[in-house]
Amino acid sequence: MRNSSLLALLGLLSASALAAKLPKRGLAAVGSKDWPEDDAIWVGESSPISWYYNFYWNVSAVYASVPQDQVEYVPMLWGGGVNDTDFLSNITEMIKPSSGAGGRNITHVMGFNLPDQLFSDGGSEMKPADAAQSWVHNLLPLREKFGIKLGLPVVGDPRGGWVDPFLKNCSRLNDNKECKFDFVPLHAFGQFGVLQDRVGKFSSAFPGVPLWIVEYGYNDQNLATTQEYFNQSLTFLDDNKAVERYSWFGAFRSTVSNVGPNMAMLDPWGNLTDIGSWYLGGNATGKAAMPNDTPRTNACSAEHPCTDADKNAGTELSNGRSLGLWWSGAASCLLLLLL
Ligand SMILES: *[C@@H]1O[C@H](CO)[C@@H](O)[C@H](O)[C@H]1NC(C)=O
Ligand SMILES: *[C@@H]1O[C@H](CO)[C@@H](O)[C@H](O)[C@H]1NC(C)=O
Ligand SMILES: *[C@@H]1O[C@H](CO)[C@@H](O)[C@H](O)[C@H]1NC(C)=O
Ligand SMILES: *[C@@H]1O[C@H](CO)[C@@H](O)[C@H](O)[C@H]1NC(C)=O
Ligand SMILES: *[C@@H]1O[C@H](CO)[C@@H](O)[C@H](O)[C@H]1NC(C)=O
Ligand SMILES: *[C@@H]1O[C@H](CO)[C@@H](O)[C@H](O)[C@H]1NC(C)=O
Ligand SMILES: *[C@@H]1O[C@H](CO)[C@@H](O)[C@H](O)[C@H]1NC(C)=O
Ligand SMILES: CC(=O)N[C@H]1CO[C@H](CO)[C@@H](O)[C@@H]1O
Repeated sequence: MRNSSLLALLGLLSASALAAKLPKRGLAAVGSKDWPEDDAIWVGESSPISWYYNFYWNVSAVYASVPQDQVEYVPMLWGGGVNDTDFLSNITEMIKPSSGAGGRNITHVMGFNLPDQLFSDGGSEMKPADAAQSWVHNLLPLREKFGIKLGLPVVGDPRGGWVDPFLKNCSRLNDNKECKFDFVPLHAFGQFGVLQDRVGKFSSAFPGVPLWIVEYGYNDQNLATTQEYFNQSLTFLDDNKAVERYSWFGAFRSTVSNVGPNMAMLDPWGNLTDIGSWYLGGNATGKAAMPNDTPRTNACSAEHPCTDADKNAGTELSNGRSLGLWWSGAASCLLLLLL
């Protein structure tokens, strides 16, 4: 009797453990202007998604009521801030509202998205010296005052031409003290070997510092290849001790994807694809990203709604700058080919 109730209890515990959040698994929330209903899919109660970022300093409106301890919001200083402290003020206000209302318990913040790349390529185009100044104005105080963990700027090359001068400039502006960071976000687009290679390179460059793979996937492949990569990469990232978090790219419909339709987690009508459902801990839905591998140009119609790729709602930030999703991937791949 005692044994069977214990077993029942264990059964309940493991069932709730299965439905629990996966601490590594997150969301690169590009958001959908055209189909805002899509955004609710990712943070439902049974979703294992435990954190998200949106390339921006403020929560996505659609997730504003989601408590921080349910799905952690990670603000990002995408770029700029060289001569101001707006980001610092905004995050401080978010944590400790001047109204005295309950704040949001921000514990991680990411700095600069691809500062080593041009605006036209989707980067935030910052000189290491400028980025260092912005870091000291806006990010360092968050670490010192609130103990917030800071992510190194997202760059193509772990050390190379950008990070080292950035860190040197930064420490010079910080009374010659080292500018500390707590995790290293990176992108990885291309075949499985690219992911392994980038995780390997970044772990060697920053030993012991947790890695976050904040945009990744095998872009522009057929469905079978994409699904095989998806499974292989999840196993790899879940098992890899250097990897603290990851977010598959991406949370959008196949018809507006800039990385090929098959990486999309939603089909042309907003239903979860197999990959989308697997990422949320569900079973295959049998819904191909692009049914019958229909070429995307033929897939746009009243029955297969899609928007012009250039007008992809997800790639527009509220400040009007393009994220250059495709380019961030292409540039990383290109960089790897060149290295
Ligand atoms: C941040 O976003 C929330 C949710 O959309 C909004 O209510 C709030 O006004 C925004 N904060 C600022 C300072 O714009
Ligand atoms: C910051 O201010 C300096 C001095 O006024 C100016 O030269 C520089 O262009 C400014 N930098 C940015 C990125 O606005
Ligand atoms: C800070 O918040 C204001 C709105 O209150 C917004 O206009 C501005 O873009 C934000 N800037 C940064 C860098 O967070
Ligand atoms: C904020 O969140 C962190 C991490 O979950 C937790 O350790 C800490 O106690 C929280 N702080 C507050 C004030 O809730
Ligand atoms: C600071 O950054 C600039 C580029 O923005 C670079 O030319 C310079 O060498 C850096 N300084 C150090 C000490 O690395
Ligand atoms: C991927 O994993 C799912 C289970 O999560 C499985 O059903 C599917 O067959 C796998 N596909 C490939 C190509 O490995
Ligand atoms: C997945 O399918 C299995 C076998 O049909 C079923 O037992 C399980 O409940 C399903 N899981 C979800 C999350 O729907
Ligand atoms: C099976 C399934 O979920 N199908 C849905 C796909 O999306 C369309 C449009 O929202 C729905 O009408 C279907 O029910």
